[in-house]
Amino acid sequence: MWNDLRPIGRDPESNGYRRFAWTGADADCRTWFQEQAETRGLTYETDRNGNQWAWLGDPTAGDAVVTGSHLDSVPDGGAFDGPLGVVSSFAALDELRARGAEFTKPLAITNFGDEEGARFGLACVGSRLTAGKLTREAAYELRDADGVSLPEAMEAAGYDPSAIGADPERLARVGAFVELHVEQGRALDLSGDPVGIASAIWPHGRWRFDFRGEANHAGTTRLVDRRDPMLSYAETVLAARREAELAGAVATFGKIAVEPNGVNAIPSLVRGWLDSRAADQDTLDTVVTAIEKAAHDYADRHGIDLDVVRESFTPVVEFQHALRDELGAVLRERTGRDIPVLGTGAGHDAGILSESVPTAMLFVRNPTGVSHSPAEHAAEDDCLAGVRALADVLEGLACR
Ligand code: HGY
Ligand code: MN
Ligand code: MN
Repeated sequence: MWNDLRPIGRDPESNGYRRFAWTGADADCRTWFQEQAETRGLTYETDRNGNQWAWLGDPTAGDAVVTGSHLDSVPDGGAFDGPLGVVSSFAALDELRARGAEFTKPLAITNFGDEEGARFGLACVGSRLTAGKLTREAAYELRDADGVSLPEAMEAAGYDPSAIGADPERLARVGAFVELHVEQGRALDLSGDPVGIASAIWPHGRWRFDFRGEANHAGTTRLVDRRDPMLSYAETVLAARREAELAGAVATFGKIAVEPNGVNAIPSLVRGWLDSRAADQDTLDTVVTAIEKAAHDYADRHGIDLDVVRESFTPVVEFQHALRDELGAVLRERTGRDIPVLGTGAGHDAGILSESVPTAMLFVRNPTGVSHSPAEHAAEDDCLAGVRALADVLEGLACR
């Protein structure tokens, strides 16, 4: 399975993945998912938001145990972020069938669309729409860098965008959602455990900073006569690092767009995207407010116009304690080890769904902690330990 999925959307130069929502690579990943479902005799469907579901048993019976993740990537992302959870879900089902497990509840494996928000800027679009956290109207406003709207992109990929929106009936059939994901950090490497359980997801968001100055000639315009937005951007990036360090949070300017983007032209517009996260909402608010203030102070002093727009936001997620502890008990009984419970600064579909259904997450050790990079890696033994842990958890939840 892993080797069939591996080449899809991988850039030969960077060896990173470019599996963006509703593109050809996304379509190939979806085809792979459907093949995996159908070769296992599962009932395959896509929901009104384009998320893929593979069912064992009768979905209308309710109280289904659902597991899965996402297949899309960040630009030049790694092979594991998302796909490890989907491949492990199919492998865990294979393992349960090999054990002769008797399912007493429906089981579903899912691929939630557009989790990374790499193309349209909003994280977890597929699960947000389904959970009613993104309205159809707001989704129709999303545009990619070429101005293509989300509905246009869905239509071009052969999906009907007119039905997108909340799907409470579907979520009412779900008794629990468990997402396995490669750890995006080194806690398990440091503790020496192959598998961990999630406790919480930090609140996190994305803010777009538009710095507008005055386009002019790079060679003939005196420094004193310039209104160069690149300087305000640079000052803001440094302020973001300062404020994050002060507050024990994280802040990243990882994406920038410059107009007209000419080597010999002072920019008219510099657009920078801030990703900031913190262990609690107050800290996050403090950091982002301080960064915005620093940006406005500098812009005002230098005649630069600044607009800040919040493009994506996910509040803190505390995974349901009962399900978290049930996973811990099952795995302690099966492995004889106390499984570490760890928080994360990375967002996930499980976080988005956590207000609609009981959700939990399993993490698989990432020896370097590196993620959102072609260098992302997990050892095969740890991935197999993850599959066994997921199979144990699914057996405990769905095969009583
Ligand atoms: O950005 C995140 O935390 C996730 O990878 N979408
Ligand atoms: Mn990711
Ligand atoms: Mn992910």
